[in-house]
Amino acid sequence: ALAAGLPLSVLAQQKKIVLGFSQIGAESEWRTANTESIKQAAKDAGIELKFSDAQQKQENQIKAIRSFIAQKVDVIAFSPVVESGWGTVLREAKAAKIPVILTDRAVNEKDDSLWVTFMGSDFLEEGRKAGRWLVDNVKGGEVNIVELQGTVGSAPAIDRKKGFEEVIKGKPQYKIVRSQTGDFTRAKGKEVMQAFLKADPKKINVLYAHNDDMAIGAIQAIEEAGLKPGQDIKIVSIDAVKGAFEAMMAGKLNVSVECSPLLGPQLMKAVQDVVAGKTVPKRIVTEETVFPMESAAKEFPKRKY
Ligand code: GYE
Repeated sequence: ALAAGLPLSVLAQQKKIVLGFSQIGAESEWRTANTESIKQAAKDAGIELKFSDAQQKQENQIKAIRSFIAQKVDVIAFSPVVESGWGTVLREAKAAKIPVILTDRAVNEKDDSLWVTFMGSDFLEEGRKAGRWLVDNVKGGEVNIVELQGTVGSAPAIDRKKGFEEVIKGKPQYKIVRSQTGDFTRAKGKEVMQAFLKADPKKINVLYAHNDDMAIGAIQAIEEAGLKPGQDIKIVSIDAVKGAFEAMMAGKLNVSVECSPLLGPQLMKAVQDVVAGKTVPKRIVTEETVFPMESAAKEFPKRKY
């Protein structure tokens, strides 16, 4: 009641931190879990969250960030849909003295003073893990691989491709015979896989999908073509969402490399630290593992996304 009589420090503590968050969209199970994690963690931390969904369009993210700047939020966080084209809006945030936190995906700007920290997975390593599983488990003869890439120009699509190629390089029996984007969605994954199955006269031995949703879409296409996913075509994907575990338990998906979307709690911690003037590490890497089909039934009950 006696607000006027309170010392300034107490008043400052009473003021809720306002966080503006620009999300990519709702393209995958991963993304939905990520959004949930952020909303729940904001609530738990008592942080006021202004949440904006960009429907997978960079222009919408730039608009959202500009509106957060105009509203003078305390911190801006966002998951950049693609890597490039962020310099101008990041400089606007810096000029307005609003700290920016990158979550999940990186930007390819040289000036790293434009963000305080980047938290998320090592996509290059995820691609390598997918490649290592393949060379360790699918051997003998020619291995023709089709690849479903994520969103064109996005950090996970670029790095998951690179990491995987790094591992199969110098092993001529492993060949990527077709590679196309499925934009990280089930619908596109199915559509592109249908085209692969129709167009390719060569036998397809392996599907490498940059996320589980595209793999799940592709599984439908493979079954509709009269083939057995997981057997006739081995399938490697990334994320390890519940849908992937269900597919693994049904014997239709061979392995999923884990990529955790549960970034909410560490994001709120970083927001609080930044507002309190504490230094946060420039890079916070998510710890993750690999789940082969054989481990799915045992792991499934423990999965949180
Ligand atoms: O793998 C995919 C999502 O950026 C790590 O985006 C994320 C990726 C994730 O749509 O399912």
